[in-house]
Amino acid sequence: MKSSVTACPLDCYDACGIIYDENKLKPFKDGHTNGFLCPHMNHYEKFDRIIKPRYKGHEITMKEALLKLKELFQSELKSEILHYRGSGNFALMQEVTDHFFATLGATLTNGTLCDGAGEAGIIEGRGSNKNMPLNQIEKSDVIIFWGRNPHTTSSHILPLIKNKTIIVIDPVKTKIAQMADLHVQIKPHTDIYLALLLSRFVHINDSLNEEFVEKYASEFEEYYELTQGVRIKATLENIGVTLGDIGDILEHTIDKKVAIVCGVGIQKYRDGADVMRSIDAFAVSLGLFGKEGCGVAYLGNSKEALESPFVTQAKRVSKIDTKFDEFETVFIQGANPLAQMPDTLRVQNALEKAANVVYFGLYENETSQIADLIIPAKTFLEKDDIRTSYSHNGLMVMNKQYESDVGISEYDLVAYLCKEFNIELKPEQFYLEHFKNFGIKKINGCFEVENREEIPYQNGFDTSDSEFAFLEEFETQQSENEDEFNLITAKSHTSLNSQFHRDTYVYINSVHGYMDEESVTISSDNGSVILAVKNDNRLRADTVLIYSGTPGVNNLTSSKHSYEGKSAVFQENKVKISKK
Ligand SMILES: Nc1nc2c(c(=O)[nH]1)N[C@H]1C(S)=C(S)[C@@H](COP(=O)(O)OP(=O)(O)OC[C@H]3O[C@@H](n4cnc5c(=O)[nH]c(N)nc54)[C@H](O)[C@@H]3O)O[C@H]1N2
Ligand SMILES: Nc1nc2c(c(=O)[nH]1)N[C@H]1C(S)=C(S)[C@@H](COP(=O)(O)OP(=O)(O)OC[C@H]3O[C@@H](n4cnc5c(=O)[nH]c(N)nc54)[C@H](O)[C@@H]3O)O[C@H]1N2
Ligand code: SF4
Ligand SMILES: [Mo]
Repeated sequence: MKSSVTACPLDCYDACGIIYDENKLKPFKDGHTNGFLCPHMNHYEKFDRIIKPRYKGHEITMKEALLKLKELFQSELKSEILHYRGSGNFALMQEVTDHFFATLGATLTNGTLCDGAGEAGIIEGRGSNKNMPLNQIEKSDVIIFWGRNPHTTSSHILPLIKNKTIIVIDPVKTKIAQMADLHVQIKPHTDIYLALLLSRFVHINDSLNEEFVEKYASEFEEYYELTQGVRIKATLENIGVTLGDIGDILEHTIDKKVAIVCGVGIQKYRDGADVMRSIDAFAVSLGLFGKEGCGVAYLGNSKEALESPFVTQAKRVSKIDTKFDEFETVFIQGANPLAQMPDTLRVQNALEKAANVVYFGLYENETSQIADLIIPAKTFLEKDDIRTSYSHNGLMVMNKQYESDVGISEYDLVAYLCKEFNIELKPEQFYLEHFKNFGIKKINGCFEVENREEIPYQNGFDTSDSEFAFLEEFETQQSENEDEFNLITAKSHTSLNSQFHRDTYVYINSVHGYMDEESVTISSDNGSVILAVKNDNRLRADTVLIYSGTPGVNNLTSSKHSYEGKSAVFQENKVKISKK
């Protein structure tokens, strides 16, 4: 019998369970999904998708499209084929394409547009990235949301945090900031100073968790010296934090069960790894690791404790400043690089020079517009898959709900190509079972990934000596020009990056005297974009906000890499605003 159970495929912390019932998407009642879905899934089947394959603007059949694909791959030097895969669908079978391209001898990508800088900081300090899962956050007394916007990006945490003390550190007065016991409206890209000062004041106040630090962080004294390099008064004034805020944070957190819940906001900078590591160090000074209801949550590694059944060893180039023009054929899957990669103008120039651009996706967007060959994908309701999450330990089986004539699944596309190119591929069911075998069934009937620690770091860190490795130096910020704004490119409530309803505004504090709907030019060293204004006093006067997915936002961003972690840095550039 067909199972009505599946899960949301989107790149989102929550990885909700879904029941497909009477042609409707309904949420799982139990577990982390808690009986509700978000706007993306509530309206999923209303979004127009690509129905027919196209070549050079003409509709063709799927058979012709596959033949064309085969011809392209036959005619190219294999190293001149690039496979660029994004995170439009987060499920595990998406990677079956890597298997084909890697075996063929094509080039794949490495690096990330997302969370890599923060993850690098975590690994440097702790020796691994083991995440504090949702059900541990539920057991805390105090939550610090540090550069995370839960109402928009991870709403299933909200039912778990009722009656807890909430502290928010965010340059924007987000919904969670409005509800919080304390909101520190910090200047963007200055979190490292706050984190250093917090560790310093924990020590000054004699509140250091001596027992923990002695055992697992014996270099704290050296770190304390580093924190003394921060001038207190001048720094606090500059970053928009008061001594009172620091006192309040400490009062709320010392000797409490504290979860520090971080998002990508803090690390969209070149030194993002150091920012994350300094926040971890504050948690270390309070002794927050290895205890129930305590810890630091970030984007965990969704593939932790899983092994890939696919061939993935390949020549790889960076996903951040990819030189598309060095390839003859670029195969783009589950991604919209022309909107979501940094430095759009560069991406556009480079993609235009590639002889053949193939787009394999669900929706029309900037990238489908310039592609030579367009292959529609199947939605998650039309194919079998399985997924994990970067915020909880669930393993969600995604059963196919119905047959459809539209599109082709990743597995079927690869099965065709593997056959044509004599590459070994196991049956689809083999791979699905492979992934499923990493799960164990819990009493409530849900699957969880086996061998993930519920409370990580109970016996110290995963560094060579089990001790936390503190930051030894940090970069001081450059001086800035008065007429420049910090740019924040946070996630929008109505889109999932560039999927669904994309925003089209620049948000700015009303002190600057712009009119709502007035067109302005926003420019950076990198490029410019014209957008309509929305006055928004949730923002600091020195900061503007353009949501991720807004057409043109990445004209402003540069394709520099983070110092550590091979990550894009979407908020490094300052911007100017002028009347159009
Ligand atoms: N609705 C929706 N949900 C999504 C997504 C989406 O596009 N839409 N995208 C998904 C993806 S791909 C990801 S990676 C996650 C990310 O989810 P989040 O981690 O929540 O990411 P952001 O919204 O980018 O940033 C979070 C917060 O960081 C703040 N921030 C920005 N700069 C700074 C700073 O310098 N310091 C501090 N302290 N805060 C700062 C922003 O104001 C914002 O409120 O969300 C996922 N979920
Ligand atoms: N300025 C700025 N830029 C950013 C960010 C930011 O915060 N600010 N965020 C960055 C982050 S965190 C991320 S993760 C990236 C995301 O960037 P991308 O990975 O490019 O993600 P999307 O924009 O969601 O585009 C995904 C595409 O996947 C396709 N798709 C969906 N489902 C399927 C499927 O089942 N199969 C196939 N084959 N295709 C499918 C859809 O057609 C969709 O257009 O963007 C990054 N870009
Ligand atoms: S909250 Fe996240 S996982 Fe849940 S339905 Fe929405 S996008 Fe999907
Ligand atoms: Mo992301």
